[in-house]
Amino acid sequence: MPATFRPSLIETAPADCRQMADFAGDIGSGYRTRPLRYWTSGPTRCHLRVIEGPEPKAKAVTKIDRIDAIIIDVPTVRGHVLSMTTMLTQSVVLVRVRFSDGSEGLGEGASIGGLSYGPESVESVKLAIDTYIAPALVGMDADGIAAASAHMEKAVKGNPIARAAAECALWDGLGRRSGLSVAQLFGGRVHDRLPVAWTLASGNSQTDIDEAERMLDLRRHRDFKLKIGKRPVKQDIAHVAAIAAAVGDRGTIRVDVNQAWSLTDARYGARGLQEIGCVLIEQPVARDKLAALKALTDGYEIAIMADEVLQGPADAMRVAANRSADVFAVKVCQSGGLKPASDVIAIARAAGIDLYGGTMLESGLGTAAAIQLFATVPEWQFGTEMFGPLLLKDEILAEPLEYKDFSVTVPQGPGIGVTLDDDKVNFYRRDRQVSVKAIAGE
Ligand code: MUC
Ligand code: MG
Repeated sequence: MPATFRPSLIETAPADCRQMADFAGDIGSGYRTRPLRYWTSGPTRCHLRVIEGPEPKAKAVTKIDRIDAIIIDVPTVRGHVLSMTTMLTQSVVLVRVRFSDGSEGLGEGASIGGLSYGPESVESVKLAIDTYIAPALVGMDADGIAAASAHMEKAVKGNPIARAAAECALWDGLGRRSGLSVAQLFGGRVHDRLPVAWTLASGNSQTDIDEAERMLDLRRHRDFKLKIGKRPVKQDIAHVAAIAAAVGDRGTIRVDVNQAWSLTDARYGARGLQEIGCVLIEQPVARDKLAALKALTDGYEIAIMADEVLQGPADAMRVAANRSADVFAVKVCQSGGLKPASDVIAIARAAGIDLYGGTMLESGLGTAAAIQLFATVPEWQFGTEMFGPLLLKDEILAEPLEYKDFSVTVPQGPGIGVTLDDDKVNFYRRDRQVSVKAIAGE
Protein backbone atom coordinates (compact mmCIF):
# COMPACT_ATOMS: atom_id res chain seq x y z
CA MET A 1 0.00 0.00 0.00
CA PRO A 2 1.60 3.36 -0.92
CA ALA A 3 2.24 5.33 2.24
CA THR A 4 1.10 8.62 0.64
CA PHE A 5 -2.47 7.28 0.18
CA ARG A 6 -4.52 5.77 3.01
CA PRO A 7 -7.76 4.09 1.88
CA SER A 8 -10.77 3.86 4.16
CA LEU A 9 -11.93 0.53 2.68
CA ILE A 10 -9.95 -2.45 1.39
CA GLU A 11 -11.79 -4.95 -0.78
CA THR A 12 -10.98 -8.51 0.16
CA ALA A 13 -10.40 -11.55 -1.96
CA PRO A 14 -11.75 -14.15 -2.02
CA ALA A 15 -15.16 -12.51 -1.74
CA ASP A 16 -16.33 -15.00 0.83
CA CYS A 17 -17.58 -13.20 3.86
CA ARG A 18 -17.16 -16.20 6.10
CA GLN A 19 -13.43 -15.73 5.86
CA MET A 20 -13.63 -12.06 6.77
CA ALA A 21 -12.54 -12.61 10.32
CA ASP A 22 -9.28 -14.06 9.01
CA PHE A 23 -8.49 -10.78 7.27
CA ALA A 24 -9.54 -8.47 10.06
CA GLY A 25 -7.22 -7.17 12.75
CA ASP A 26 -3.65 -6.26 11.96
CA ILE A 27 -3.08 -6.87 8.23
CA GLY A 28 0.47 -5.49 8.22
CA SER A 29 2.00 -2.27 6.88
CA GLY A 30 0.53 -0.51 9.89
CA TYR A 31 -3.12 -1.22 8.99
CA ARG A 32 -5.76 -2.30 11.54
CA THR A 33 -9.12 -3.20 10.06
CA ARG A 34 -12.53 -4.66 10.91
CA PRO A 35 -14.75 -6.67 8.59
CA LEU A 36 -17.58 -5.03 6.73
CA ARG A 37 -19.98 -6.76 4.45
CA TYR A 38 -22.87 -5.59 2.35
CA TRP A 39 -25.16 -7.09 -0.19
CA THR A 40 -26.12 -5.78 -3.56
CA SER A 41 -28.33 -7.29 -6.24
CA GLY A 42 -25.11 -8.89 -7.54
CA PRO A 43 -22.75 -11.06 -5.54
CA THR A 44 -22.01 -10.26 -1.93
CA ARG A 45 -19.05 -7.91 -1.63
CA CYS A 46 -16.75 -7.94 1.34
CA HIS A 47 -14.50 -5.21 2.58
CA LEU A 48 -12.28 -4.41 5.50
CA ARG A 49 -12.92 -1.02 7.09
CA VAL A 50 -9.60 0.65 7.93
CA ILE A 51 -9.60 1.67 11.59
CA GLU A 52 -5.99 2.73 11.74
CA GLY A 53 -3.32 3.16 9.07
CA PRO A 54 0.17 4.57 8.64
CA GLU A 55 0.50 8.38 8.61
CA PRO A 56 0.59 9.54 4.98
CA LYS A 57 4.12 10.70 4.23
CA ALA A 58 4.46 14.25 2.89
CA LYS A 59 5.44 14.43 -0.81
CA ALA A 60 9.12 15.40 -1.14
CA VAL A 61 9.40 19.13 -1.98
CA THR A 62 11.52 20.04 -5.00
CA LYS A 63 13.90 22.79 -3.99
CA ILE A 64 15.78 25.46 -5.92
CA ASP A 65 19.35 24.18 -5.73
CA ARG A 66 21.46 26.51 -7.80
CA ILE A 67 21.18 29.52 -10.14
CA ASP A 68 23.79 30.39 -12.78
CA ALA A 69 23.79 33.47 -15.00
CA ILE A 70 26.05 34.07 -18.00
CA ILE A 71 26.29 36.94 -20.46
CA ILE A 72 26.42 36.18 -24.17
CA ASP A 73 27.27 38.71 -26.89
CA VAL A 74 25.93 37.96 -30.37
CA PRO A 75 26.56 40.26 -33.38
CA THR A 76 23.48 41.76 -35.05
CA VAL A 77 22.73 41.25 -38.75
CA ARG A 78 23.29 45.00 -39.32
CA GLY A 79 23.76 48.13 -37.25
CA HIS A 80 20.53 48.84 -35.34
CA VAL A 81 20.33 52.64 -35.16
CA LEU A 82 18.29 53.89 -32.21
CA SER A 83 17.76 57.45 -30.95
CA MET A 84 20.23 56.87 -28.11
CA THR A 85 22.84 54.49 -29.56
CA THR A 86 23.68 52.14 -32.42
CA MET A 87 23.72 48.43 -31.64
CA LEU A 88 26.22 46.19 -33.45
CA THR A 89 25.92 43.40 -30.90
CA GLN A 90 23.08 42.24 -28.69
CA SER A 91 24.07 41.09 -25.21
CA VAL A 92 21.71 39.04 -23.07
CA VAL A 93 21.89 37.15 -19.79
CA LEU A 94 20.99 33.45 -19.85
CA VAL A 95 19.89 31.96 -16.53
CA ARG A 96 19.89 28.27 -15.67
CA VAL A 97 18.16 27.17 -12.46
CA ARG A 98 18.89 23.65 -11.20
CA PHE A 99 16.37 21.92 -8.94
CA SER A 100 16.83 19.24 -6.30
CA ASP A 101 15.03 16.56 -8.37
CA GLY A 102 17.53 17.00 -11.23
CA SER A 103 15.24 19.15 -13.37
CA GLU A 104 16.28 22.52 -14.80
CA GLY A 105 14.69 25.77 -15.96
CA LEU A 106 15.97 28.46 -18.33
CA GLY A 107 15.32 32.19 -18.40
CA GLU A 108 16.68 35.27 -20.14
CA GLY A 109 17.21 38.89 -19.24
CA ALA A 110 17.89 41.40 -22.02
CA SER A 111 18.03 45.10 -22.61
CA ILE A 112 19.02 47.20 -25.61
CA GLY A 113 21.97 49.53 -25.86
CA GLY A 114 23.31 48.97 -22.35
CA LEU A 115 22.77 51.86 -19.93
CA SER A 116 21.90 54.26 -22.76
CA TYR A 117 18.41 52.69 -22.80
CA GLY A 118 17.59 52.28 -19.12
CA PRO A 119 18.94 51.78 -15.63
CA GLU A 120 19.73 48.06 -16.12
CA SER A 121 22.50 46.55 -18.23
CA VAL A 122 23.41 42.90 -18.77
CA GLU A 123 26.31 43.44 -16.37
CA SER A 124 23.99 44.72 -13.64
CA VAL A 125 21.50 41.91 -14.37
CA LYS A 126 24.20 39.27 -13.84
CA LEU A 127 25.43 40.99 -10.70
CA ALA A 128 21.91 41.25 -9.25
CA ILE A 129 21.26 37.56 -9.94
CA ASP A 130 24.60 36.27 -8.62
CA THR A 131 24.78 38.50 -5.56
CA TYR A 132 21.18 39.00 -4.46
CA ILE A 133 18.63 36.86 -6.29
CA ALA A 134 20.38 33.47 -6.20
CA PRO A 135 21.14 33.61 -2.45
CA ALA A 136 17.52 34.67 -1.77
CA LEU A 137 15.96 31.87 -3.84
CA VAL A 138 18.23 28.87 -3.22
CA GLY A 139 16.52 26.43 -0.86
CA MET A 140 12.98 27.66 -1.65
CA ASP A 141 10.18 25.41 -2.95
CA ALA A 142 10.67 25.23 -6.72
CA ASP A 143 6.94 24.90 -7.43
CA GLY A 144 5.98 27.87 -5.25
CA ILE A 145 6.65 30.56 -7.83
CA ALA A 146 4.34 33.09 -6.16
CA ALA A 147 6.22 32.74 -2.87
CA ALA A 148 9.62 32.82 -4.60
CA SER A 149 8.65 35.95 -6.56
CA ALA A 150 7.36 37.70 -3.44
CA HIS A 151 10.61 36.84 -1.66
CA MET A 152 12.64 38.05 -4.64
CA GLU A 153 10.71 41.36 -4.66
CA LYS A 154 11.64 41.85 -1.00
CA ALA A 155 15.28 41.02 -1.61
CA VAL A 156 15.63 43.10 -4.79
CA LYS A 157 13.94 46.45 -5.42
CA GLY A 158 13.71 47.64 -9.03
CA ASN A 159 15.89 45.58 -11.38
CA PRO A 160 12.89 44.13 -13.27
CA ILE A 161 15.06 42.55 -15.98
CA ALA A 162 17.10 40.57 -13.46
CA ARG A 163 13.96 39.44 -11.64
CA ALA A 164 12.31 38.51 -14.94
CA ALA A 165 15.22 36.29 -15.99
CA ALA A 166 15.05 34.29 -12.74
CA GLU A 167 11.25 34.15 -12.66
CA CYS A 168 11.08 32.87 -16.27
CA ALA A 169 13.46 30.06 -15.37
CA LEU A 170 11.17 29.03 -12.49
CA TRP A 171 8.17 28.86 -14.85
CA ASP A 172 10.21 26.89 -17.38
CA GLY A 173 11.26 24.47 -14.63
CA LEU A 174 7.70 24.01 -13.35
CA GLY A 175 6.48 23.44 -16.89
CA ARG A 176 9.16 20.85 -17.64
CA ARG A 177 8.50 18.99 -14.38
CA SER A 178 4.75 18.93 -14.89
CA GLY A 179 4.85 18.30 -18.66
CA LEU A 180 2.89 21.52 -19.30
CA SER A 181 3.86 24.47 -21.48
CA VAL A 182 4.16 27.92 -19.90
CA ALA A 183 1.08 28.86 -21.97
CA GLN A 184 -0.83 26.06 -20.24
CA LEU A 185 0.39 27.24 -16.83
CA PHE A 186 -1.05 30.66 -17.71
CA GLY A 187 -4.44 29.25 -18.68
CA GLY A 188 -3.84 27.75 -22.11
CA ARG A 189 -3.12 29.16 -25.53
CA VAL A 190 -5.75 30.89 -27.61
CA HIS A 191 -3.38 31.34 -30.59
CA ASP A 192 -1.07 28.92 -32.39
CA ARG A 193 0.63 31.78 -34.23
CA LEU A 194 1.21 35.47 -33.51
CA PRO A 195 1.75 38.28 -36.05
CA VAL A 196 5.31 39.69 -35.99
CA ALA A 197 6.42 43.20 -36.94
CA TRP A 198 10.00 44.02 -38.01
CA THR A 199 12.06 47.04 -37.01
CA LEU A 200 13.67 49.06 -39.81
CA ALA A 201 16.64 50.83 -38.22
CA SER A 202 19.55 50.84 -40.63
CA GLY A 203 19.81 54.62 -40.37
CA ASN A 204 19.24 55.06 -44.13
CA SER A 205 15.86 55.46 -45.86
CA GLN A 206 16.72 53.57 -49.07
CA THR A 207 18.35 50.68 -47.15
CA ASP A 208 15.20 50.48 -44.99
CA ILE A 209 12.97 50.44 -48.09
CA ASP A 210 15.05 47.62 -49.62
CA GLU A 211 14.85 45.71 -46.35
CA ALA A 212 11.07 46.19 -46.17
CA GLU A 213 10.74 44.88 -49.75
CA ARG A 214 12.75 41.78 -48.82
CA MET A 215 10.57 41.11 -45.79
CA LEU A 216 7.40 41.49 -47.85
CA ASP A 217 8.76 39.17 -50.57
CA LEU A 218 9.69 36.56 -47.97
CA ARG A 219 6.23 36.97 -46.36
CA ARG A 220 8.11 37.35 -43.08
CA HIS A 221 6.85 40.79 -41.96
CA ARG A 222 4.36 43.38 -43.21
CA ASP A 223 4.15 45.61 -40.14
CA PHE A 224 7.19 47.88 -39.85
CA LYS A 225 8.42 49.81 -36.84
CA LEU A 226 10.84 52.59 -37.70
CA LYS A 227 13.33 53.79 -35.14
CA ILE A 228 13.43 57.57 -35.18
CA GLY A 229 14.33 60.44 -32.83
CA LYS A 230 18.01 60.77 -33.64
CA ARG A 231 17.55 63.32 -36.42
CA PRO A 232 15.54 66.58 -36.34
CA VAL A 233 11.78 65.88 -36.42
CA LYS A 234 11.29 67.28 -39.93
CA GLN A 235 13.95 64.92 -41.33
CA ASP A 236 12.43 62.01 -39.44
CA ILE A 237 9.00 62.72 -40.93
CA ALA A 238 10.51 62.78 -44.44
CA HIS A 239 12.27 59.46 -43.72
CA VAL A 240 9.04 57.83 -42.50
CA ALA A 241 7.07 59.29 -45.42
CA ALA A 242 9.48 57.77 -47.96
CA ILE A 243 9.17 54.31 -46.41
CA ALA A 244 5.39 54.60 -45.95
CA ALA A 245 5.00 55.54 -49.64
CA ALA A 246 7.14 52.55 -50.72
CA VAL A 247 5.25 50.05 -48.53
CA GLY A 248 1.83 51.49 -49.44
CA ASP A 249 -1.12 49.36 -48.45
CA ARG A 250 0.96 46.17 -48.34
CA GLY A 251 1.76 46.82 -44.69
CA THR A 252 1.60 49.22 -41.75
CA ILE A 253 4.12 51.79 -40.52
CA ARG A 254 4.75 52.64 -36.88
CA VAL A 255 7.57 54.59 -35.22
CA ASP A 256 9.50 54.26 -31.96
CA VAL A 257 11.09 57.47 -30.67
CA ASN A 258 12.62 55.86 -27.56
CA GLN A 259 11.85 58.97 -25.42
CA ALA A 260 13.86 61.38 -27.59
CA TRP A 261 11.29 64.13 -28.17
CA SER A 262 10.22 67.13 -26.12
CA LEU A 263 6.46 67.71 -26.04
CA THR A 264 6.91 70.48 -28.65
CA ASP A 265 8.80 68.11 -30.99
CA ALA A 266 6.25 65.41 -30.32
CA ARG A 267 3.29 67.65 -31.20
CA TYR A 268 4.89 68.54 -34.48
CA GLY A 269 5.84 64.89 -35.07
CA ALA A 270 2.38 63.54 -34.22
CA ARG A 271 0.67 65.91 -36.65
CA GLY A 272 3.13 65.12 -39.45
CA LEU A 273 3.15 61.37 -38.90
CA GLN A 274 -0.61 60.96 -38.82
CA GLU A 275 -0.87 62.92 -42.06
CA ILE A 276 1.40 60.44 -43.85
CA GLY A 277 -0.55 57.41 -42.61
CA CYS A 278 1.72 56.22 -39.79
CA VAL A 279 -0.53 54.32 -37.35
CA LEU A 280 1.31 54.57 -34.04
CA ILE A 281 4.01 56.47 -32.10
CA GLU A 282 5.85 54.53 -29.40
CA GLN A 283 7.19 56.33 -26.31
CA PRO A 284 7.69 59.76 -27.94
CA VAL A 285 8.67 61.53 -24.68
CA ALA A 286 10.76 60.69 -21.61
CA ARG A 287 9.36 57.99 -19.36
CA ASP A 288 8.76 60.40 -16.47
CA LYS A 289 6.77 62.87 -18.64
CA LEU A 290 3.38 61.30 -18.09
CA ALA A 291 1.45 64.56 -18.56
CA ALA A 292 3.14 65.06 -21.95
CA LEU A 293 2.27 61.47 -22.96
CA LYS A 294 -1.34 62.11 -22.00
CA ALA A 295 -1.44 65.42 -23.90
CA LEU A 296 -0.37 63.57 -27.05
CA THR A 297 -2.83 60.73 -26.44
CA ASP A 298 -5.68 63.19 -26.01
CA GLY A 299 -4.58 65.57 -28.73
CA TYR A 300 -4.10 63.39 -31.82
CA GLU A 301 -5.83 60.57 -33.69
CA ILE A 302 -2.59 58.62 -34.17
CA ALA A 303 -2.21 55.92 -31.48
CA ILE A 304 0.29 56.72 -28.71
CA MET A 305 2.00 53.69 -27.18
CA ALA A 306 3.66 53.46 -23.77
CA ASP A 307 6.92 51.50 -23.65
CA GLU A 308 9.76 52.62 -21.34
CA VAL A 309 7.24 54.14 -18.90
CA LEU A 310 5.91 50.63 -18.15
CA GLN A 311 8.31 49.08 -15.65
CA GLY A 312 5.72 46.71 -14.20
CA PRO A 313 2.11 46.61 -13.00
CA ALA A 314 2.32 49.72 -10.77
CA ASP A 315 3.38 51.86 -13.75
CA ALA A 316 0.72 50.22 -15.89
CA MET A 317 -1.85 51.22 -13.28
CA ARG A 318 -0.57 54.83 -13.24
CA VAL A 319 -0.73 55.12 -17.03
CA ALA A 320 -4.13 53.42 -17.20
CA ALA A 321 -5.61 55.51 -14.38
CA ASN A 322 -5.08 58.73 -16.36
CA ARG A 323 -5.44 57.01 -19.73
CA SER A 324 -2.11 58.51 -20.70
CA ALA A 325 -1.61 56.07 -23.61
CA ASP A 326 -3.78 54.30 -26.19
CA VAL A 327 -1.62 51.16 -26.36
CA PHE A 328 0.74 49.26 -24.02
CA ALA A 329 3.94 47.66 -25.35
CA VAL A 330 4.05 44.67 -22.99
CA LYS A 331 7.58 43.44 -22.37
CA VAL A 332 8.27 40.47 -20.12
CA CYS A 333 11.72 41.75 -19.11
CA GLN A 334 10.66 45.32 -18.45
CA SER A 335 7.62 44.13 -16.47
CA GLY A 336 9.71 41.99 -14.09
CA GLY A 337 8.65 38.56 -15.39
CA LEU A 338 5.86 36.55 -16.94
CA LYS A 339 3.39 36.97 -14.08
CA PRO A 340 3.90 40.75 -13.73
CA ALA A 341 3.63 41.03 -17.54
CA SER A 342 0.35 39.15 -17.37
CA ASP A 343 -0.77 41.67 -14.69
CA VAL A 344 0.18 44.55 -17.03
CA ILE A 345 -1.93 42.88 -19.74
CA ALA A 346 -4.86 42.50 -17.32
CA ILE A 347 -4.68 46.20 -16.37
CA ALA A 348 -4.65 47.24 -20.04
CA ARG A 349 -7.59 45.01 -20.89
CA ALA A 350 -9.61 46.25 -17.91
CA ALA A 351 -8.86 49.87 -18.85
CA GLY A 352 -9.70 49.42 -22.54
CA ILE A 353 -6.09 50.07 -23.58
CA ASP A 354 -4.91 48.23 -26.70
CA LEU A 355 -2.04 45.72 -26.61
CA TYR A 356 1.22 45.22 -28.46
CA GLY A 357 3.62 42.37 -27.68
CA GLY A 358 6.96 44.14 -27.17
CA THR A 359 10.52 42.84 -27.19
CA MET A 360 13.84 43.72 -25.60
CA LEU A 361 15.46 42.00 -28.57
CA GLU A 362 15.80 38.79 -26.58
CA SER A 363 17.37 35.74 -28.19
CA GLY A 364 15.17 32.78 -29.11
CA LEU A 365 14.90 31.76 -25.45
CA GLY A 366 13.43 34.98 -24.05
CA THR A 367 11.38 35.47 -27.22
CA ALA A 368 9.83 32.00 -26.83
CA ALA A 369 9.04 32.71 -23.17
CA ALA A 370 7.14 35.88 -24.13
CA ILE A 371 5.38 34.07 -26.97
CA GLN A 372 4.12 31.45 -24.47
CA LEU A 373 2.45 34.17 -22.42
CA PHE A 374 1.24 36.22 -25.39
CA ALA A 375 -0.39 33.11 -26.88
CA THR A 376 -2.82 33.09 -23.93
CA VAL A 377 -4.13 36.62 -24.58
CA PRO A 378 -7.23 36.84 -26.80
CA GLU A 379 -6.39 40.02 -28.72
CA TRP A 380 -3.20 41.88 -29.66
CA GLN A 381 -4.73 44.84 -31.45
CA PHE A 382 -1.34 46.03 -32.76
CA GLY A 383 0.26 42.56 -33.09
CA THR A 384 3.70 41.73 -31.69
CA GLU A 385 7.36 42.26 -32.51
CA MET A 386 8.71 38.86 -31.45
CA PHE A 387 11.56 39.01 -33.98
CA GLY A 388 14.55 39.19 -31.57
CA PRO A 389 16.40 36.08 -32.83
CA LEU A 390 16.10 37.29 -36.43
CA LEU A 391 18.18 40.38 -35.64
CA LEU A 392 21.04 38.15 -34.42
CA LYS A 393 23.65 36.81 -36.82
CA ASP A 394 23.54 33.42 -35.17
CA GLU A 395 20.90 31.20 -33.59
CA ILE A 396 21.46 29.93 -30.04
CA LEU A 397 18.46 27.59 -29.94
CA ALA A 398 18.89 23.93 -30.86
CA GLU A 399 15.70 24.29 -32.95
CA PRO A 400 14.98 27.85 -34.17
CA LEU A 401 11.53 29.41 -33.82
CA GLU A 402 9.42 29.12 -36.95
CA TYR A 403 8.69 32.38 -38.80
CA LYS A 404 6.36 32.21 -41.79
CA ASP A 405 3.32 33.96 -43.24
CA PHE A 406 4.06 37.18 -41.32
CA SER A 407 3.87 35.36 -38.01
CA VAL A 408 5.72 33.16 -35.53
CA THR A 409 4.56 29.72 -34.40
CA VAL A 410 4.00 29.22 -30.67
CA PRO A 411 6.51 26.53 -29.59
CA GLN A 412 5.11 23.19 -28.45
CA GLY A 413 6.46 21.12 -25.58
CA PRO A 414 6.80 21.59 -21.84
CA GLY A 415 8.00 24.82 -20.23
CA ILE A 416 9.09 27.55 -22.61
CA GLY A 417 9.25 24.85 -25.30
CA VAL A 418 12.80 25.44 -26.54
CA THR A 419 16.30 24.13 -25.81
CA LEU A 420 19.66 25.83 -26.13
CA ASP A 421 22.42 24.86 -28.51
CA ASP A 422 25.14 24.51 -25.84
CA ASP A 423 28.01 24.81 -28.34
CA LYS A 424 26.69 28.13 -29.58
CA VAL A 425 26.11 29.38 -26.06
CA ASN A 426 29.66 28.42 -25.11
CA PHE A 427 30.99 30.15 -28.21
CA TYR A 428 29.25 33.45 -27.47
CA ARG A 429 29.60 33.54 -23.68
CA ARG A 430 31.52 36.59 -22.57
CA ASP A 431 33.56 34.88 -19.86
CA ARG A 432 34.90 32.41 -22.45
CA GLN A 433 36.10 35.32 -24.61
CA VAL A 434 37.79 36.85 -21.57
CA SER A 435 39.51 33.57 -20.66
CA VAL A 436 40.69 33.07 -24.27
CA LYS A 437 42.22 36.56 -24.15
CA ALA A 438 43.77 35.78 -20.79
CA ILE A 439 45.32 32.58 -22.20
CA ALA A 440 46.67 34.56 -25.17
CA GLY A 441 48.26 36.94 -22.67
CA GLU A 442 46.35 39.98 -23.97
C1 MUC B 1 12.08 49.12 -27.97
O1 MUC B 1 12.40 50.22 -27.59
O2 MUC B 1 10.93 48.94 -28.23
C2 MUC B 1 12.07 46.66 -29.78
C3 MUC B 1 12.27 46.54 -31.10
C4 MUC B 1 13.46 47.16 -31.39
O3 MUC B 1 13.98 47.26 -32.48
O4 MUC B 1 13.97 47.70 -30.27
C5 MUC B 1 13.23 47.22 -29.20
C6 MUC B 1 13.10 48.03 -28.00
MG1 MG C 1 10.18 50.90 -27.71
